[in-house]
Amino acid sequence: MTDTATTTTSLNKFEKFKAQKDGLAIRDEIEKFAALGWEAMDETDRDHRLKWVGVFFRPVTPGKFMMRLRMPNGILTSNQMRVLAQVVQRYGDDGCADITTRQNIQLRGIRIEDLPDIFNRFHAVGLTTVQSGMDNVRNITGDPVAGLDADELYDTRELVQQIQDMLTNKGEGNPEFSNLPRKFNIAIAGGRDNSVHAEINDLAFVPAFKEGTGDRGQGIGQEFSQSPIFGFNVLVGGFFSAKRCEAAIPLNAWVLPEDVVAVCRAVLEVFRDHGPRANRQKSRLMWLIDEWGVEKFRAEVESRLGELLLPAAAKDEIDWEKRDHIGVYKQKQPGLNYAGLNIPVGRLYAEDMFEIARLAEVYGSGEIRFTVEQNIVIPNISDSRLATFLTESLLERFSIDPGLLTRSLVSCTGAQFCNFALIETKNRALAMIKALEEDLTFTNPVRIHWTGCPNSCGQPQVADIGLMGTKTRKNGKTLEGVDIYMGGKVGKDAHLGTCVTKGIPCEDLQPVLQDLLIKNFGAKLKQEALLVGNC
Ligand code: SRM
Ligand code: SF4
Repeated sequence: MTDTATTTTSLNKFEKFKAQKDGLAIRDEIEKFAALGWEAMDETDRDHRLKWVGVFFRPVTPGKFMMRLRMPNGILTSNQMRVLAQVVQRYGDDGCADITTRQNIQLRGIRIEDLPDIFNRFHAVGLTTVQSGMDNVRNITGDPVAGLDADELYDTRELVQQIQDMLTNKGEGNPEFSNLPRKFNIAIAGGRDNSVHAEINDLAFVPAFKEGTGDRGQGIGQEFSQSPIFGFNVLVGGFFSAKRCEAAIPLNAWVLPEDVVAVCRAVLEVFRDHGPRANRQKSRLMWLIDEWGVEKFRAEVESRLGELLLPAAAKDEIDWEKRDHIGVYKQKQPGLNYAGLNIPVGRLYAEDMFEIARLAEVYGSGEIRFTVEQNIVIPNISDSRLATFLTESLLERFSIDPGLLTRSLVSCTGAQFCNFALIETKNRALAMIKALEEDLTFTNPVRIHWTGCPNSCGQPQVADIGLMGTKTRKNGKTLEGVDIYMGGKVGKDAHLGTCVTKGIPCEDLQPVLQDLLIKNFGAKLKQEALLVGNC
């Protein structure tokens, strides 16, 4: 158990209920809950422990649960997509799905009596929801064009799957890692553009070549003869929370791809056994690193590994601007293409999901991928089928060439389903972007991220313009408002944006954003652009 969690008096209420009954124990009680109904359930089981199997009680829509899947590297098959579509379809207007900011999917409208059947269906097609919420490792992100991109440095798919298998016992649940002090995020970048936002993860691996001096193959602590050798520099401690946001810092470690799983295990064991558990606002990995210093943390990871870590490579290979993958691109496989479709704010309905599955099967190889921008990629479309693919009516709504604000819009769940939300986000974000695109012309995409509260699930700190929900006062009334963040840089030299303006009422936001877009991002009023064009 942890240094700080040895006395029950210092335990917060979450630690207490975890000590009473492990969250994973809920796996064996699903049939019972289905028969009992949500109203009769023990509240801690319903509101908290169910999250260990990815089932989230929604106080905003009681009785209609959310289910969070795990999608290693954001990849699923058309068959799996159809199963997800069938699940939400049965709930009519209550059923829909959201692509998340971790390359993942969440289903809405779920009734507890259907859980046994849903889990059976998931099991049959290799889908799992296990350990996707609460004090577990979230969906592990990898490069969305892994294995497709001619310029990639490392195909992240297999590694991400191996880490998930280790953490979740191949999707069945693993009590070794089901009681962390807090949530934990892992990402692996495989390309040069940092498509996973490595810097905002508790543990991230970024491509880096190392010049070696000794023999290869004698373990993590050995130097190598060949040079340069591919591996990853390791970053630790990145996180967002309501009280504090930090970019990840270097662990001063470089690891071979084959050692990544062992390093993940070692870092998680250190966090599990020593991470602070008294105050949930101070329980993420960075708080332990603060307490110990990064050298002590690194030494403890080495001790768990049973080997020394090599120092970090002098530089990593993230030297591109971040790509959004919207559009059609040649793959490294001759004659094949991938198409990135913009899914406005990540929202999908059953008929969309069936249609995406069909397109992936008819034109591609049946594979579908998600990006952290809440969009999809359909890979393996042959040159000969591309023209017909582009005439498909779904592409009118899920465009490969959307407006320059629409294409980069990201939004968290917000007040429609999330009880933490201070504002409605997704619908408001769509309406705002439509209005701005009607009035302005742009030369470049501007990345606008909405998040409904300071928890920052919509990552406003990585955006060009980040909008964080708040309550604000105007004319003696409390209104929905936003704090505005700017300066988030992604890809090469990524760094976090900061709050520049507080408490703008949402009803007054459009002219404020218009002004920011004109002054900072080269947008022009359409009227003005026409006049210039006429000169
Ligand atoms: Fe999040 C809690 C939604 C990505 C930071 N997040 C929640 C809950 C579970 C709260 C709740 O029970 O209602 C939200 C569920 C709402 C719902 O019904 O959908 C929620 N988070 C989301 C998603 C769906 C936002 C989205 O629309 O894409 C994302 C799901 C990712 C996934 O597939 O697992 C999501 N959340 C994030 C991210 C972004 C990321 O990982 O890159 C962050 C910031 C990064 C980080 O965690 O360091 C994030 N979520 C939080 C926090 C603040 C954590 C903290 O340390 O304080 C909470 C609150 C908490 O954990 O206590 C939270
Ligand atoms: Fe909910 Fe807040 Fe996360 Fe948005 S940022 S999903 S409102 S917890």
